[in-house]
Amino acid sequence: LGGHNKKDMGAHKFWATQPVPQLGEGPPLDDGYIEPSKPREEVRQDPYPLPKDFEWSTLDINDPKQNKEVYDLLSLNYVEDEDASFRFQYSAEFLQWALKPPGYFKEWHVGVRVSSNKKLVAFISGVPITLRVRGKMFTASEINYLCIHKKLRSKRLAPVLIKEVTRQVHLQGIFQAIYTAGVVIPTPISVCRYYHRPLNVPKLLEVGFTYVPRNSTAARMIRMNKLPDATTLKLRPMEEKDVVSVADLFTKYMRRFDMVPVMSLDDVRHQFLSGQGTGKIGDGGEGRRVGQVTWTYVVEVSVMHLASLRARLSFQNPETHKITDFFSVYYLPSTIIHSPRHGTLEAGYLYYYATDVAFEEDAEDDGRLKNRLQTLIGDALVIANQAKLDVFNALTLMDNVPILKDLKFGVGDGYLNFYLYNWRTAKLAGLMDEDGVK
Ligand code: NHW
Repeated sequence: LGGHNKKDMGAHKFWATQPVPQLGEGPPLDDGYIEPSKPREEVRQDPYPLPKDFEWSTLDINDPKQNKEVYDLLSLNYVEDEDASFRFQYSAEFLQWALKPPGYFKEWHVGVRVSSNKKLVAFISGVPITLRVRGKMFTASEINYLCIHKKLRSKRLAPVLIKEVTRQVHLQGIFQAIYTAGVVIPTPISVCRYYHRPLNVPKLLEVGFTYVPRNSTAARMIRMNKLPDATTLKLRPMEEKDVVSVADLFTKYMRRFDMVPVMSLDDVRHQFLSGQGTGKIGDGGEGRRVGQVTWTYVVEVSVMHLASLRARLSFQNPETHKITDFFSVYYLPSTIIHSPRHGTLEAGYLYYYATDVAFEEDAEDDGRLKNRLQTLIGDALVIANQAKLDVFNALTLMDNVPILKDLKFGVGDGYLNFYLYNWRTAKLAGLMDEDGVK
């Protein structure tokens, strides 16, 4: 048996007991649950036991003090890159936004405290989400922010947190979940790679995020990555009046993909509008608003102008504006763990986007869709640059792969694995091949 990787030898003591496809299992005959749902009274009623000296604690994220406790735990103990140079630094506002979508359950914000001094030392969360996976739609929980204090690692506490959040989700009558992780556990349904578009080259070099390649120079890299001052498309920040149009465009565009969140109008308002912070852009210094976690920009076409004929012909109130494209970016800085000069890496992440060019006949085949997306996401880079972000990140999902190279994204060393709990489906193909390029 020499040469076999221990991890592959059935070493997943916890995951082997869970309703997830096991490693090496073949593709399922049909999509569906692994274990059936249970009536509420059959769900375990009491919390799982914790090691002595620890106690469960539901976090009230509306309480600024508890919000800050989660922020503090994550900012010192959450995900780091391979060499422990950078650590995600989700802001308190980001956590407010991410943990309180419409219909959230406070019971799904699960903490562990030290009994004696009540210090928060571990956390896991879920939020409700409606998913469509291939042809089937179901309600699930999206699990995220699993974090255990560095001093309590490798004590098998993670399985206890996972079981407890599972119990809380079951108590709400929900039996599926979606989650992502850098680590490989049983069993990814898809894997994506991170790509990075440098914005502030001197700082990225200084903090060791990127290096000057052998055949280049810092000056050349700066020149290569320079962005225009103005966007190509006529963009404006999304407003309340756009919610219906954006929702409609989003829903139609997402039909292109095999696994997507299904969003109500409230979800769209929350995901794309509620994270814009307060005040005018610039108030937070650095071209950002106070507490800003997302940017959503829309391209609006006046219907009068575009199809004045149609508008004039329909005698009732014609639609006066139509959203043809939108993109959304979220702001997630990372702590730079060892740098004498810079404390944080300011990063934007490409979130959802859509364009109605996708619905035009042959738009994909003749390259019109790619061109439009390249312009749209190219403009997202301009706006990220105006907001003084250092780097713009994207994954190899949705329609990203064909545009990343031309927009000067470089491949990163991080992977993101996608998982479903208690749901079987074949691997989601088409995101990437082994090199991360379609
Ligand atoms: S991924 C980010 C996870 N967090 C971090 O990486 C932060 C830094 N690391 C830590 O805090 C996004 C600890 O290392 C953690 C593990 C807490 C990660 N997912 O306690 P032990 C998410 O938040 C398994 C799932 O000794 P530890 C998604 C591991 O394979 N499982 O480890 C979260 C092993 O099991 P095995 C993970 O280092 C999704 C066991 O934990 C995992 O002290 C959660 C070892 O436990 C991960 N990221 O703590 C699942 N990392 O079977 C949700 C390790 O292999 C499932 N493990 O022996 C759905 C639930 C809801 C269902 C509803 C119907």
